[in-house]
Amino acid sequence: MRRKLGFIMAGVFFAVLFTITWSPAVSMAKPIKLSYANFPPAPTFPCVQMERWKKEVQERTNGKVVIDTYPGGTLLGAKNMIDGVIAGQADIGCLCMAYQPGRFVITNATSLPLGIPNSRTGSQVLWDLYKKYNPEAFAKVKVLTMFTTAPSSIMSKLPIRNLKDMKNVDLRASGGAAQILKAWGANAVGMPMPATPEALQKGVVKGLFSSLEVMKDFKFAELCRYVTVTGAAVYPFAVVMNMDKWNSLPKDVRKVMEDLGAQQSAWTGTYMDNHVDESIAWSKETHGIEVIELSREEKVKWDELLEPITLKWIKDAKAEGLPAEAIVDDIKAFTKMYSGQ
Ligand code: 3IO
Repeated sequence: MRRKLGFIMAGVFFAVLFTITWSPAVSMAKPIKLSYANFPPAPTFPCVQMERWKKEVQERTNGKVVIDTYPGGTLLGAKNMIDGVIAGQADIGCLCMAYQPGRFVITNATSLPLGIPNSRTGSQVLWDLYKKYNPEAFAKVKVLTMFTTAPSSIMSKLPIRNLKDMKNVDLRASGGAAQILKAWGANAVGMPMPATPEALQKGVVKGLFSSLEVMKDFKFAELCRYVTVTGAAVYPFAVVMNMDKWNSLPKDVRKVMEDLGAQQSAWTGTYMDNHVDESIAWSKETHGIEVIELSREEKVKWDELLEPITLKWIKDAKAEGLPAEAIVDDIKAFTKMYSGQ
């Protein structure tokens, strides 16, 4: 009898030991490692949001997940980001969708001149638009979050006060923003943001069209002493994960990341809006830049020139079989809702 009990006890002991050793909850001595690639330098907003997401995930999973971040295009660059993630060169990647306008037609509609007033609103509108239309362009990845920049303005070496000043000036922009510059008569030169400092330095372009936090983060205020406030287009971004990697993650980890989708979008928008204000103040104080506001009459002319852009987008998107009018109407309605207009 004694001996039998001994055997049972030993059996239970080994069964428990086996369970503890192999259960995913306890074998967390070895964390899940994920690589996260980003294309611009570490101090810029796409990387600031990346570090925030990393911290949140690590904390909310109690260290079960560890994320290694690769800013500055050290793992994947601006134009091969999503394909690199699909191929598994990085587990996670942050991309600017404007650099591939034909590939992300639905989400890039947020860069049309539809009056998104700030990054917080733009980010929430974009996330809802993605959730509603679930675009085919993301079929091969898991989308973790999306956000937009604040509306773009012109930063230039020479002052731009009216449409005449814009004529044939070489200004850098990408995607939908490039079409807007062309409508105003400028010569849009397309290139990703990380290529812009050199292009400005060498004089290949005389300025750029983007959100104004870059005046500080890329030190563009040193070269561009003038800002013309246009508030016309946001640039949409996405953070995507390799699908096999996503499917390999435990349920509780996936839940943490799912919950973060909308939160990260709103957080990034708020960070961006505050940082634009800081950047303008810094640029005035440190480099004495001039901020040019268009007169009312001038602004009417600039806005009128943009009207054909949305109409053309609707025509082209329809030709691709997309519910183009509904997408534009949704962007307007979501913008109203989030901006409280
Ligand atoms: C951007 C891209 C990388 C780092 C900072 C940035 N601020 C605004 C953008 C938007 C963009 O990609 C662009 O091309 O203007």
